Amino acid sequence: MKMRQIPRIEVPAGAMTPLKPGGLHVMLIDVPTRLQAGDTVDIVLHFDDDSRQTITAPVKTVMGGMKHGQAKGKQGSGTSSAH
Ligand SMILES: [Cu+2]
Repeated sequence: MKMRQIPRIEVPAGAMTPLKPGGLHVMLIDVPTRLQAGDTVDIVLHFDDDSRQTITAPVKTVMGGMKHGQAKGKQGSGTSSAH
């Protein structure tokens, strides 16, 4: 499963674009501090109309989850990506 960085995620007017593991998702890269389960991370979403929305995401332990940054496949280098 390869991921590639994309510059933006389209959200059609009046519709939704679901984000989920294995599909479109927001990926944190080069996080300056070590995150631990129970922490929260503020993520600022930037929209085309220059508005912004901050969401607070909980840090969770994912059992057998996505293998980001493993040797095989390409590693993403941005904040949003698609499979
Ligand atoms: Cu990812």
